[in-house]
Amino acid sequence: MKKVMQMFITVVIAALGLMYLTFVLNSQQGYSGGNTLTVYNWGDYIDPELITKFQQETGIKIIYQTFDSNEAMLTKIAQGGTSFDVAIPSDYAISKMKEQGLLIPLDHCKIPNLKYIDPRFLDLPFDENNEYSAPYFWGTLGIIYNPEILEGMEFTSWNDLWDERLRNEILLYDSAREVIGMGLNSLHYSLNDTDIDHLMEAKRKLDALSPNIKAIVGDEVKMLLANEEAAIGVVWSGDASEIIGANDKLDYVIPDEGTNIWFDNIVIPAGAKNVEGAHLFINFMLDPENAAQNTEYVGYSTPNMKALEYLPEEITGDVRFYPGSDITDKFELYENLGKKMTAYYNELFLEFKMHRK
Ligand code: N2P
Repeated sequence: MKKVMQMFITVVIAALGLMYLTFVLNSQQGYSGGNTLTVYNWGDYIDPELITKFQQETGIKIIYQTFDSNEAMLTKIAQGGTSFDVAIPSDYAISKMKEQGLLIPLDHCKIPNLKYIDPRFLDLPFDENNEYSAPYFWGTLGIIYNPEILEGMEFTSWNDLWDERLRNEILLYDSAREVIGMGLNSLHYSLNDTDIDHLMEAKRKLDALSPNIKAIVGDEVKMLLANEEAAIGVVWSGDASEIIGANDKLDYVIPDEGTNIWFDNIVIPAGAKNVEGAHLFINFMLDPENAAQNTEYVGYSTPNMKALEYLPEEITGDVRFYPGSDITDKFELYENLGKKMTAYYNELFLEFKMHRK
């Protein structure tokens, strides 16, 4: 009997040891679930102090990774090599992820701070009833320019970018939907056009813009414009607001033909190991004071009504970055174009980039 007892104790100790070892190894890789949270976000898109604050408040360690386009994010999540607990895609990418079964539904009872979100940003077509996503930031795409360097040139139309005086001046994002969309918009076509003739026409038009393009860039766009190393760029409104915050000579305009309105929302990707922690994180980011702090830091527009009360009028009263729905209703959301059409947009964009070289 004593022997059986000894054997039993040995087995229990070995099992506990094994469990502990698995736990330690997992947390070193960052996927233990219980005490870590793997967050996948755009670059420059959170106040790092909020990461520290969340870790202190919850005891959950954040493992943070970034992406620079929805397409890169989608590929990585679909491959499934790394499991993410939280990601922050844009509207059309959320619709794609839903379609591919890549999202876990949100438990709204665990996100009471959803009540602070302006209803204007809830229940949008890409995620009805916010079943899978909670609003993070929103904005537009427009033209930022330095009137001093460009000697009083004005920009009211996308077509103004083709002006010969802009040789080697324009910065563009390395992002297919934005660039092809701008070509389509300049021709008064929809940002979601799937007519091959229209798309070819937009591609030819973009090829003609090549001499005016200085570089195709990522987040460095902000530094280049703020430091006046470049005079003009096509940027997201939040980047524009940050650049203007650093150099108020610059201005941001939305061309008359219209533009894209986008919404970046927080989701929990399928395969998440810490769904509980993901809900805590979402609720934390939706807390009005945290959302206000994040807004001041990243410069993007918050959908959090209560957070607006903590922000200076200088920010919230600026219609370039907080246009009312009377204005934004005219703008277009990117739609999920399906696999084949998305591949076609990407191919056109790649050919456009090759053409420049
Ligand atoms: C932040 C990028 C924001 C993405 N660097 C706009 N959808």
